[in-house]
Amino acid sequence: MILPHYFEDPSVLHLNTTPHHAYFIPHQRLETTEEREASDYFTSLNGDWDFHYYPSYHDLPEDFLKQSFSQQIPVPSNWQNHGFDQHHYTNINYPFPFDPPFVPNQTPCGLYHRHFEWSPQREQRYLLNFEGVDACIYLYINEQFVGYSQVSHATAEFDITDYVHHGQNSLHAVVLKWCDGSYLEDQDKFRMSGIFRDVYLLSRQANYLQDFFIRYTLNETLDETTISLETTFIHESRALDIQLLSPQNVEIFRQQAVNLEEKIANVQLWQAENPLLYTLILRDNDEVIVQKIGFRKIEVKEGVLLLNGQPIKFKGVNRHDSDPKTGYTISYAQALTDLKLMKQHNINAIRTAHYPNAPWFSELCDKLGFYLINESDVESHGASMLTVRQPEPSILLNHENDLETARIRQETIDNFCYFARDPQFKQAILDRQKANIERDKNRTSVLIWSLGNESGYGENFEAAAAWIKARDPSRLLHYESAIYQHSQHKNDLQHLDFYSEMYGSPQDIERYCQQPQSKPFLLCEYSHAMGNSNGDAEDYWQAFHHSPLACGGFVWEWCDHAPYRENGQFGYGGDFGDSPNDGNFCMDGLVSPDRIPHSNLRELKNVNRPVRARYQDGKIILTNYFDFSNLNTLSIYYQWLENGMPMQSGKLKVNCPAQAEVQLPIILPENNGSHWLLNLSYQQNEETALLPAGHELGFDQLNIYPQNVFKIAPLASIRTQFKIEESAQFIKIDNQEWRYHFDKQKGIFSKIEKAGKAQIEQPLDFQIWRSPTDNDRLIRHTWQNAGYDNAYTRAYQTTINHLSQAVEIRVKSAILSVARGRILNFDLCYTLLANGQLSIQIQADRPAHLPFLPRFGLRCYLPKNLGEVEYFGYGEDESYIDKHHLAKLGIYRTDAIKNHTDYVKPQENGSHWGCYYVKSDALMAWASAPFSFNLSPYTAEMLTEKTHCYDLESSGHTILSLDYKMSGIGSNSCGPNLAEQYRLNESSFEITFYLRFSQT
Ligand code: IPT
Repeated sequence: MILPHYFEDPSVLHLNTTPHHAYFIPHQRLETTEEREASDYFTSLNGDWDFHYYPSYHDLPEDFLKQSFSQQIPVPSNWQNHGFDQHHYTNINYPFPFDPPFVPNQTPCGLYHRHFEWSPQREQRYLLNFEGVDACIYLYINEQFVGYSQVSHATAEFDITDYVHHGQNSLHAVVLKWCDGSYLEDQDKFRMSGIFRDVYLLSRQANYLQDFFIRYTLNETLDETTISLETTFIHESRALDIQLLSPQNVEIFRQQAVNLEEKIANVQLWQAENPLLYTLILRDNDEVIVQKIGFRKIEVKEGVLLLNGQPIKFKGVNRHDSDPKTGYTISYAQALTDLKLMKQHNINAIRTAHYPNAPWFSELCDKLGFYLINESDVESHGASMLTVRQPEPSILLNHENDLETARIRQETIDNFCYFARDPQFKQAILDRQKANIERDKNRTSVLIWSLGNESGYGENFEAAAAWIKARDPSRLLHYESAIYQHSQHKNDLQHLDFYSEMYGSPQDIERYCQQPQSKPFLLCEYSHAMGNSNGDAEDYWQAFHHSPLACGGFVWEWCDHAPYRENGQFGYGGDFGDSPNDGNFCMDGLVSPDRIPHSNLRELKNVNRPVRARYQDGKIILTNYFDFSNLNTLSIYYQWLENGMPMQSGKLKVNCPAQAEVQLPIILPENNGSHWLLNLSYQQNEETALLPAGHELGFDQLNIYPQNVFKIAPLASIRTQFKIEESAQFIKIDNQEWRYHFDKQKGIFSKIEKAGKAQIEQPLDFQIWRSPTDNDRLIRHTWQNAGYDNAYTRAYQTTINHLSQAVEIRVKSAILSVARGRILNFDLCYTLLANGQLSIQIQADRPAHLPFLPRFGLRCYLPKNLGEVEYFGYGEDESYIDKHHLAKLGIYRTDAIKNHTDYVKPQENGSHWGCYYVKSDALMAWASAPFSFNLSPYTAEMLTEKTHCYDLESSGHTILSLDYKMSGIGSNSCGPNLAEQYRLNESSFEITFYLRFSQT
C-alpha cells in the first residue's frame, strides 16, 4: 500500500487544505467581476487529464507518479460516464459491507494527471481548488505529496505555493471511490466517482483575505439595518476599502475599515418574488471582491414561519445534481435550465438534497429568487439496514406480538443512529457542517441550514447544531431525523427550528397543526414524484394553507436519475449489472433525466398557482397567493365555454395586494340550461429574469351552473328488423347492415360487424386491471393476491327480448379469478338499436372485504389505424380523479400514440377524467355520468409486463378503455396510502355506457 492511510481514518479529514471559508473569487478590476473566468487571478484547470483506472487501490503501482498514460478523461466528470467502473444505483443499502471506518480492499481508484504552465511571482499565494471530488483525493504537485481531503461535495483548497515552479508543473491526483467518509455519503443516488466539479488555481496576495462574514440585523419595522463584516486574513488583519451600492447601483457608503459597522436606512428587502440585491465591494490592494447581499429576515414566531414579517409557504423541491450524460457534473447552464423550469412551474424553494451544490449555485438563487435549505453532505441511512429480521412466517402461524414489532423498530432506530453517536465520527459530522455553512454563509437565498439527511440523531448532531447556531444565529436549522430517538439517549431539540417530517399525509399536517406549537411543520420530502404521480398535490396544498403552522414542503424530487445505457436509452438500478440495487426508485422526478417536464410537474404548477378563483354567491373572487406581490402585474384572460364551445372572452386587470382577495368584474351568462364553464388564465405582463412577458402562471376553471349537465342528443329510433339465432353458446343478431355475436358464456359481445366490416377486433369485455403505476407498487401485491390481474368474465343467465325498437339482452354475470371468489357481480342490460347504437347498463356490486379496484370499465379493441378521436373531458394532459389540476374540461383531439405517456418503466398513463364523450369516425361513446377514457397502442397487460418503455411493441390495435372509474394516483410509492375518496371502493355502483359504431 503506497498511499498514506488516511482514507480509513476518521481522525484525518483534510490534510494541508485551507480551513472551510466563504466562497468568493477576487478580481483585479471591478469591470470583470461578473464571471469568475474573467478574473486575472482565476486559472481554470478543467480539461482533458491523463487518467488510469484501477479496480483496486492496491493495483496502484509504487512508481505511480512516474507512470505514463494511454487514456484521458475530462475534468470535471464522473469516471463511470467515461467507460470506467460501472454504474450502480442504491438508495439505503451501502454499496459495501458495513465495517466502519474500513472500506473494501477492492475499492476502485482513479489516477489523474496533467501538466500546467506557471510563472510564480514572489509575494503571491497559489490556491488549488477542487470544488467536488468523490470520495477522497490525494494531491501531488511535481511528484511531491501536498495533501489529502474528503467530503465529496465540499471545496478542497490546497495552498500549493511551495510546490510550484516556473514553467511546466505536473499535478497528480489519486481519487478513491470510497473512504471512511463514504459512510456519511449514503445518499439515494447513482454512486459515481471522480473529480466531478471544477478545478482551478487562484492567485492571491501574500496576506490575503481568506474569509469574511457579513452580518446584519434589521430593526423591528424592517426598514433599517446595521451591517457588520467579520474578516479573516491569513496573517494580520487590515483595513479594507468597503463600498455598498443599492439595488439601483447608488452608493450607500464607502469607507476604509477593519471592523465595519454601518447603519443603512430605507432598506429594500429581498424575497424570492423580487430578489433585490445590494452590492458589497471589498477592495484590498490589488484585489476586488464583489459580494451581492440581500436584506431579509427569517424567523419563527409562535410557530409560524415568517420572512420579512410575512408568513410564507415553501413551494419547494428536492434537487440532486444529476444528468444522464454528465452525472454529478452540472454546469452553470445546466443549473440555469433547472432554475428556469422551476420558475416556470411556480417553485420557489429548493432543498439541496442531500449535500451542498456547487458554490455558485446559491449565488444564482440569490439573484433569481429562490429560497434554499442548504443541506450538509451527511447521510448514513444504510446503518438502519443492520437490523436482521426473521423472514415473515405464514400469517396464520404468526401469533403476532406488537412488542416484537416495537423491539425491531427500536433496534432499527438504534442502528440508524450509529454515526450520530459514535465519537469517532463526531469530528467528521461537524466538519461537514462547517464545509456547508462557512462556504455559503454570505448567501441571501439560504434561509435554512440542514444537518443532513436520514442519519439518525444523537450527540454528534446535537453538537453540530449547537455549533451552527452559535456561528450563524441569523438562519433557521432543520433536521428531519431528529424525530428518531436512540434507546440510550434523550434527544435535545433546542437548536432545531422546525418540526420536520418526510412523507407524512395531509392529515398528519392537520393533526400537528391543531395543537398550539412553537415550531412550524416542515415536510422536507413529500408527494414522491415517481412515475405517474403527485395525485395528492392539491390535498397537500389545502393542508399547507389550512394552518399558519404549516410552512409548505419540498416535493421529492426534482429530476429522474438515469444514465444512458449502451443502447442510448435511460437505465435504472439493475440495468448496469449493479447489485444491490433499488430498481427504478431513482426515477422519481418531476422532470425526466433530460429535463422534459412530466405531467407531475404540470400538476404541481397549477396547484401552486399564485392566484385562485372561486365562484361564490354569484361572484367570482380571486385570492392572491403570492407572499409579497400585488396581482396588478398580471393580466387575467377569461373565456366562456357553452357546452364546451368557446364563447365570449376578454382580458382583465385587478389590483390586489399579497394574500388578499378581490372580486373579478365579470358578467355571468344567463342560465339557459347549458353547461357553462369559465376559463381563467393568469399571465404576467412583463418579462422577468427567467420568464417572458405573457408567461402563464396558472389557470382556473369554474363551473358556473353545476346543476346543468351536458347531454348527448339521442338518435331517432327506428324499428328493428333483426334476425335472432340462439344456441347454447351464442346469440347471433343481424339485419342487412349489422351483425352481432353475443357470447353467452361470458355475457359479452364477441363480434360486432357493419356491412361485413368488424367494428371491434376483440370481444367487448370488462376491465378491472390497470398496469400498476409506481405508486401502486405496494397495493399491486394486494391486487394480485385478490386475482385482479388475472380476472375474467362469466355469465350465469342470459335472456333476450326482441322489442319493437330494440333488442335487449339481460345478463347475470360476474368477474372472477382462479383460486379466488367473485370480484364483481353484474346485472347487465344490453340494448341494441337498429341504427347501430348499443347501450350497456351495468349494475355492479362487490364483496366488501376485497381491496379497492384499480379501475372498472369496458375495453374496446379498435383498429390500429383508428386515427384521431375527439373528446370532451379533462385534457389534454393525462388526468385522474385526484390529478386533474393540470387539465381543463374541454374539447380536445388525440390519437393512441399521442395519448400515451412513455414512462421509462411502463405503467398506467394517459387516462382522461370527467369525460362526456369520445368520438371518432369508428365510434362514439358516452355514458350516464362523466367517465374516464384512455386510448393506447398497448394493453394494460403489456404495460404491466414490460420493464422499459423501449421494449414495448404495439398491440396491433387501438385500445379504447371506457372507465366508470379509474382509481386515483396518489404518491404511495413513498408516501401515504391512496386517500379513500380516490379509490374505486364502492360496494355497488351503476353506469350505462352508450356506443355508437361506424359514425360514417
Ligand atoms: C427518502 C430519502 O430521504 C430520499 O433520499 C429518497 O430516498 C426518498 O425518500 C425516496 O425516493 S428514503 C425513504 C425510505 C423514506
